[in-house]
Parts: sequence; C-alpha cells; structure tokens
Amino acid sequence: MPAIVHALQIAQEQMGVVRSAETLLRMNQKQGFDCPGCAWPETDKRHIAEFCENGAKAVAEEATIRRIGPEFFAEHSVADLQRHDDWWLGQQGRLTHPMIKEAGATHYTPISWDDALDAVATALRGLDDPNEAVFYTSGRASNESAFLYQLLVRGLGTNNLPDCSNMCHESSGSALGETLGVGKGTVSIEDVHDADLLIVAGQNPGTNHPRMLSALEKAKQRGARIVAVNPLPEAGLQRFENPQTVKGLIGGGTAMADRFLQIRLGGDQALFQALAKHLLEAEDRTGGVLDHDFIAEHTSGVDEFTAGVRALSWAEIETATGLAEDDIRAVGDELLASKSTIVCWAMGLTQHPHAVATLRDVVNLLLLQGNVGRPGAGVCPVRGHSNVQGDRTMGIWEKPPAAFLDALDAEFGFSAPREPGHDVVDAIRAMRDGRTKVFMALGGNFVSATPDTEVVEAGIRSTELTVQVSTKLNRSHVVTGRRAIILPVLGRTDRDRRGGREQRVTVEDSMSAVHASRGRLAPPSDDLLSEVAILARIAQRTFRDRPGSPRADWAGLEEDYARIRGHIERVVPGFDDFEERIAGGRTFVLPNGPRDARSFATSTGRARFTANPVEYPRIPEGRLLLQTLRSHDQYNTTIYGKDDRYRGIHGGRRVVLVNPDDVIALGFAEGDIVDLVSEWTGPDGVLQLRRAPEFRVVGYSTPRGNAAAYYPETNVLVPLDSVAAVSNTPTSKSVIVRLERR
Ligand SMILES: Nc1nc2c(c(=O)[nH]1)N[C@H]1C(S)=C(S)[C@@H](COP(=O)(O)OP(=O)(O)OC[C@H]3O[C@@H](n4cnc5c(=O)[nH]c(N)nc54)[C@H](O)[C@@H]3O)O[C@H]1N2
Ligand SMILES: Nc1nc2c(c(=O)[nH]1)N[C@H]1C(S)=C(S)[C@@H](COP(=O)(O)OP(=O)(O)OC[C@H]3O[C@@H](n4cnc5c(=O)[nH]c(N)nc54)[C@H](O)[C@@H]3O)O[C@H]1N2
Ligand SMILES: [Mo]
Repeated sequence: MPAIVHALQIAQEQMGVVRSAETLLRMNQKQGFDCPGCAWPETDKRHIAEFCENGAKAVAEEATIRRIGPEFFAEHSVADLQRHDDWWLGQQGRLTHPMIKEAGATHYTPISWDDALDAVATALRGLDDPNEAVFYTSGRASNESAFLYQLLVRGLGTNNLPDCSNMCHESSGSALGETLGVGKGTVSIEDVHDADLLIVAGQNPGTNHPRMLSALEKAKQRGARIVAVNPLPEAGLQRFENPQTVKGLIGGGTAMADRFLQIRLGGDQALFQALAKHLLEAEDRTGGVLDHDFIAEHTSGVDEFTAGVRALSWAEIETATGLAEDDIRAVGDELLASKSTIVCWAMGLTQHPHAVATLRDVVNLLLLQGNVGRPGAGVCPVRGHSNVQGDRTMGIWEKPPAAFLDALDAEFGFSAPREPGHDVVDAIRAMRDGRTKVFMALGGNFVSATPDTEVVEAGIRSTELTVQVSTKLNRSHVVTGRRAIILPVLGRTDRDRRGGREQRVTVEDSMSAVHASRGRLAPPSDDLLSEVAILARIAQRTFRDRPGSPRADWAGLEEDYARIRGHIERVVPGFDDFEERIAGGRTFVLPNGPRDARSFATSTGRARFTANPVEYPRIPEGRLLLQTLRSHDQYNTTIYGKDDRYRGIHGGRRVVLVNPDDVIALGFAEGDIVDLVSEWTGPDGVLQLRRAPEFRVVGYSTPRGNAAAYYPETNVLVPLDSVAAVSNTPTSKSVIVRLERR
C-alpha cells in the first residue's frame, strides 16, 4: 500500500492526474513504451498495471510537466546552478531548448539547432587526432540511437566509447565472456519461474528490480527455494507483498528467502568456492552429485579448479565470509537437493577488486552440476539500465570484437579503427592528463556517476568542449568544458514523429529479448529532436566532404528508423527479419550459444572451469569497509526524494550505516555527525586521503567491519585507480574509510 500511494503521489506531482493515468497504463504494454527503469523482462501475459513503484517514479521523472527553457538559464548562472545538488537540478523539469555556454561566459544562452549541431561538428572536424574526443553512453539509449552513435564515433576514427556498463556489469561481461563465450546471462524469465533453487547474491531487487520479485514469487509458488546472500537484510528479499494480488495487498505477502547468508563485503568468492567444496565432498562420499557427462563433454579445466577448492581451508572461508561453516553447508545441501539452479547477481558482486574472479567462481559452481544450458538453470546477471545490454549489442564498447568491425566496414564502405579505446576509468585518466579536447555524452550523468569526483570535475573542466544530449538537467551540465552545449532530447515516453509518421525504437532486456518501444505522450516542446535525429545530423555535418567516412543516407535514416534497423540486421548477428519480428508488439530472443545449444565460444571451445586463488578484503584496525549503494528513492544519480523507506531511513541521504557494536567500539554514538575519510594506498605506496563531510551515524544490521552509504554523495571517496582486475570497474563496494568526528 505505501508503495502504491508513494508512486501515485510522485506521479501526480510531476504529471497531473490525467497524464499519470495515460502514462502508467501504457507502460510495458505491447503497444506502449518500455519502462526506462530497469532491464528486468516482462512476461508474455501483461497486467493492466505492468510496472512497479520505482518504475512509476522513473517515468514521472521523465514525463513531468515541469519545463526549463531559456528564461531559466537567464535567471541562473552556471556558478549558481553548481551550488545545487542533483536532486534540485532534476526537480526543475525537462530541457526544451538547445543551449550553449561560450568560453568565459557566466550563463548558458539559447542557440538554434543548426548552429548547435554545426558547432559540435566543427569541433569534431577540427581535432588533430580523433582520440582526443571521448563519447560516453548511458544505458537508456535505444538500439537505433546507440548504433548510429557508434557509427559516428568510429567514422570519426576512434573507439573511445566508455559507457555506464564499465561501472556496472563489466565484471560480469568479462567473466562470462571468458568462461561461457557470451558476455550475457543464459536464462529466460521462464527459467526463473522453473528453477528449483535461486541464489540471489549482491542484489537488492525490492528497490532496484521490483518486478523481479513477482518472478521469484512465482518460482516459490512452484516449489523453488531462494537463498539471499547480502551484508544487509534487504526488505524485498525477506518478504514480498505483491501489489498485483489481493493477498499481497492485505495479507502478509510471501516470505521470500528461505535462507539468508549475511556475508561480509567481498566474501562471495570464498563462499562460492566453499559451496563447490561442499559438492565435491558429497561427491566423494556418495557420488551422483556432479554432472560428469556434462563436464566431460562440454567443459575444460575441471581438475585445476577442484584442486584449488580442495586445498581451501574452512578457517579461511569463515574469515573471508564471516559466516559459520554449518550455515554455508546448509546452503550447500540446498544445491545438492536442487535439480536446476540459477545464480542472480548485481552490483554487490561486480564492484569489488576481485569481482571477475568471484564471477568466475559462480560459473565454476554452476558447471559442476551442469547448471548451464538447460531449463531452470544458468547465470543471471541482472542488468541495470533498461537498454544497457542492447547498447553493447549495438557496438557501444571500447573493445569491439573484430567480427563486428568487419561487418560495419562492409556495410558502410569505410575502415573502422581497430585500436581499443578508453573505458570510463581510462577516459578520466586521459582528461586528467590533458589528452581530451571534446567530451560528448549520450545521456547519463558522467560527473556524478563516476568515481573520484574531484579528479573527474578537474578533468572535465580541462576540455575545450562538452556536449550533453539529455532529457533533464544534472551535474554534468554545470561542471563543463571551456565551452558547453546542451542538446535537449525526446525520452522514451515522448511521441516521436519523423518523416510524417510515428517512429518506434527497440530495446533488449536483461534476458536478451528484443522488442519495440513507442512513446505516446505529447513531447515537452515541439522543438525537441530525438537522439536518432541529433546523431544523424551531427554525422551528416561531420562527414560532409570528408574522404574515408562511412557511407550512409543520414537524412534518410532520420526519416525512417526502420532503415537503421535494416543496417543493424546486416551488421549484428541474430537480427534477421528484424522489422517483422517486432511487429505487433512481438518480442524475439537473440541467439545465445550456452543457453540454446550448450555451445561455448571460448578459447577452448568449451565452458571453462578456471582456478582462482581466493581473495577477500583485509580491513585495517579501526577502519571500516564502505559499500556505496542506492536508496529506495533514487535512480542512480537522479534523486526522487530523501527517504529510504525499506531501510527505515527518513529525511536525509547523508547517513552511514554501521554495525551498532562498531559504532560503540569506534567511540561514537548513533546520531553523531562524522566525516568519512577514505584511505587508499596507491601503486606508488603513498597513502591517499579523500573526504566526504557530514554524515549521520546510523546503527544498522551489517557485519562487523562493514558500512554502507549512498551513491553518488560518496563517489568522492572512491579512488580512480582502485579498480577491479580485468574489468577495470571502479570498486564502489569496497572503500576503506575511517569515521572522523566533526
Ligand atoms: N529504483 C531503482 N532501480 C534501479 C536503479 C536505481 O538506482 N534505482 N539502478 C539501476 C542500475 S544502473 C543498476 S546497475 C541496478 C543496481 O541494482 P543493485 O545491485 O541491487 O544496486 P545497489 O544499491 O548498488 O545494491 C547492491 C546490493 O548488493 C549488496 N552488496 C554490496 N556488497 C556486497 C558484497 O560484497 N556481497 C554481497 N553478497 N552483497 C553485496 C548491497 O547490500 C545491496 O543489497 O539497479 C537498476 N535499477
Ligand atoms: N559509488 C558508486 N558509483 C556508481 C555506482 C555505484 O553503485 N556506486 N553504480 C554505477 C552504475 S551501476 C551505473 S549504471 C552508473 C550510472 O551512470 P549514468 O547512466 O551516467 O547515470 P544516470 O544517473 O542513470 O543518468 C541520468 C541522466 O540521464 C539523462 N537521461 C535520462 N533519460 C534519458 C534519455 O532517454 N536520453 C538521454 N539522452 N538522456 C537521458 C538525464 O539527463 C539524467 O539526468 O553509475 C555508476 N556509479
Ligand atoms: Mo548500472
């Protein structure tokens, strides 16, 4: 009930009653638009209201009737806007007019579309080296706009395509690509419904993927067992009250997790190895545990893996995880009893120094019982942004595979660069070192979302030009290069009329299902362009009379997005008959070797067991290991409100959650105001300090030595060079801090 009330309250504040109804009833419907919230899939049978509280808030944020145009920017100088936080900036409303801040100017001033797009193209054409430009993408971009964007960038001659995924599921992609041959999950929504056992580790679905709870509930009704692995007792995983059912609304709801392992931050790799150890020991005793046929026929490297696991001691496992052997073995018994197991995870596993090794061990555990490529079993990295997975499929990637580039070259008659480009962390290093002249972003909030805020802000300020293609104002519009351009854009919910007809775009969900999305609302201004139109026009201007550029009918692509889908069909495998397969609201699923045929495109041609020495964080005396996470009232850097209802926190986001015994042991009391000081020793052996001021200490259930606080307020504490091995993902869930009295 509070979820429904809260969602409708925000919807009405932002959109009014009629527009709220019009909008919410079209969300996730077959002829409607895809929720811009998360990437959890819809089932084939839709409810009348097919959305969650946080999806409704995400939509209200975009479909708001508040507007900011030239008068707003005349009233507020850039310096003035910098004094406001992301919450206030977002509250001001939708951007309606292209704006420019000239070098040395104090204010943004209006500019015509033609002049704005010319200015961008002129800057790109004027670069001595295309690698002096960086092109960021956030995961809301549609397949069509992502495809055009990467074509523009590669046509210019660089692979500098960092994206939000670098900070998100890059570790998953790295581990799964190596071991299974595909950097995505291997399960469908039906598999989730049919699983015997679901392990949900490092994820808070009650807030971040609420519709996933309906799928877990369905699995439970069919007899599945659920294990939650988390340092925090997250509300949605303990008990779920499904708003779609009467029992959910007035009854007590469904008890979700059958078991809860309250693990220490970063202890998961040891846990997954321990579970494998339990299976091996059971196999030794009784046999019949491992899937020997699968292992023999489809995998490589099992002996190296099992040797490492057998050598691991329970003492070390208990230290790493903070869990008792018996509790781990009880979950091991769940695995023994299960005929089909799925492991789901999100940021709690991906944002650690040893994230990739942890995820390799998730794969190892599943492979032992043949839990890949059969019904009800597999890996399920739960994606964040609604089209982050699709953007990768479309080539938003700083390390594009050669086959993709070859197909691109053939389709557009040019030669795409082969040299890998910058990911997010390398892009920031390049800016810091003065190697970047132009920074462009297709959505997102680079300045707030990235680690080491002060370094990023200085880096951005050192560029000549920043260009933001955005729906709403955020910190990345007020911390800028010498010149800055804002290109306001249509969002998912807006009607998009081009070439005399309504256009639709496509997206790919977390389970590789592709479908169309069509906005239906009157756009905030008649003057707004779509992402596709903006990118096509920039490309046309940039490549005019430029030899060696991709050959495309840019104007034609803008008039009819089906033509872009035609190109996608010829470049990206799995999109045959694209247009037909999305007609009438239909969905199709992209090919997935492991899931479809137990075929694994890895270096050994088989699913790879890997041997990974156990790693876990060592927390120095008197310090805490801090994870930076989301509240129930935010969407990444977009803050809806200052409460976190499920965790019982109200009226302020600058809080640090600490085990009550640690609060006392460290000499503080609940309610004290402290600074968080991060301590990190760089590769040169020098201790670096970073400070986030004025946090309220809250006693909370989390393992001793661990703490939690919200992102993005704490990004200033995350050192740029503290990254996960292999994936280069910032270690946002593993920051050593001390509390300092104000
Ligand atoms: N409403 C809403 N929905 C969203 C988003 C949003 O901000 N708001 N963001 C979207 C995006 S981009 C993403 S990536 C997803 C993020 O979805 P989540 O990954 O659920 O988001 P976080 O808040 O980062 O939560 C991390 C969870 O992992 C746990 N955790 C942290 N460290 C560890 C660890 O070492 N081990 C284990 N086992 N658990 C750990 C935390 O306690 C927390 O429950 O959500 C997407 N959906
Ligand atoms: N400390 C810490 N840092 C983190 C994380 C963490 O857990 N801890 N999580 C990381 C993760 S998982 C992610 S995914 C990143 C998120 O990083 P980003 O994706 O960069 O950030 P968002 O806050 O999702 O971006 C929101 C902005 O996107 C724009 N926008 C919204 N819709 C549209 C649209 O349809 N088109 C266009 N062009 N623009 C639009 C709006 O201007 C809005 O302000 O942050 C990462 N940073
Ligand atoms: Mo994400």
